[in-house]
Amino acid sequence: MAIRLTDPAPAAGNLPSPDAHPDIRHDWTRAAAEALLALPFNDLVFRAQILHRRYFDANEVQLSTLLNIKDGGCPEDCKYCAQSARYDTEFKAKKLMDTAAVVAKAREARAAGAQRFCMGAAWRSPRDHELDAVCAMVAEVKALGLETCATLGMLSAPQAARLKDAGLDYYNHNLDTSEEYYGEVITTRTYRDRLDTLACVRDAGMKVCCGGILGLGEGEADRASLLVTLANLDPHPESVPVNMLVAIEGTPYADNAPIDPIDFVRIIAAARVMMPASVVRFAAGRLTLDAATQALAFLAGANSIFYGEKLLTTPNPEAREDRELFARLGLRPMGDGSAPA
Ligand code: SAM
Ligand code: DTB
Ligand code: SF4
Repeated sequence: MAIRLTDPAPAAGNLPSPDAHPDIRHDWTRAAAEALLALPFNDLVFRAQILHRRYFDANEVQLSTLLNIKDGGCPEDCKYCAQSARYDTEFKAKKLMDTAAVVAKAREARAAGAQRFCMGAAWRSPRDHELDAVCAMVAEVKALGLETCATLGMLSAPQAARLKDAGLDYYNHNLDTSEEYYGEVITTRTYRDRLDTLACVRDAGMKVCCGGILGLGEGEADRASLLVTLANLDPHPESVPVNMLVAIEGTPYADNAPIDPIDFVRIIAAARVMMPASVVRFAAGRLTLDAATQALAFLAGANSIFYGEKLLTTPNPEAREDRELFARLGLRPMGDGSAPA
């Protein structure tokens, strides 16, 4: 069964009638995505919730913990980023962390209840000796029984194959925004470069984690366009992080206005409808939203969060606060067992 935008909203408690469109499709148009985003909020969230329940346990949320294994000094010019060497931010370049220190952090994340450990590096793309070190980290983190994820910048096909061989489950590489708006945000690599890296990751047999950021000054059409590009990837990314801009002092986007949380929830819901079997992550920005708004995001189909007090360079809610939020909402960590109290 699938839902068509032209269908009347189904009565509460009833599933929509079958029709010709499968739930999982790769022929989205910007007009269809814009129509989805323009639905009355309750109708959009209801559609998202139906699909969410068809593919997932609606009370389970996947927990990923992030660690920045290489801070700052990045040559790229992403206008949102604390770690670009081009902007005068408080984050200075450091060396790549030691494997032992990374593994210690992964153990802590596992003990706190994380299922996935995501290692980020402020690189345009890794050099060979850097990739050797990351492969060693991936193998050791995997041996702890955690799912592994890395975000290291652009990859070639042989680099992707090496990470896969080391045991990397997911590679995160975001499209960030629409192809049309992209040039406003980053000039040092192209949209095509990003799509090429995603193809290398897919061809190497890894799962794709790919999403974007809201609050870069993009318009409604750009948000729809980003969703269309993501949803027309075949297969869909297994993980779709939706970030709210964390405005960083010293970057060109330091003074960007925060996005309307209701618009944020709409994007989550539209991502759920357009990629129903993907895990949709409510990624950066949770610290600025209250429990009720976060609850709305889960209702709209978000089923993953970054878990642990730090993202890459900026704070995230404390693990204890998230455990309390889960208890209030009756949510459980996805997979095997619950986070310790
Ligand atoms: N250097 C690598 C790259 O850019 O591919 C990996 C790390 S990079 C920091 C990973 C992603 O984090 C970016 O593509 C962006 O989507 C997100 N991100 C970075 N800074 C952010 C910010 N200030 N607010 C929200 N999301 C951000
Ligand atoms: C993603 O989509 N969001 C994460 C992760 N992938 C690497 C990064 C968020 C960064 C937020 C700003 C910071 O902490 O520097
Ligand atoms: Fe570098 Fe990644 Fe930051 Fe862009 S987002 S400046 S590539 S660390």
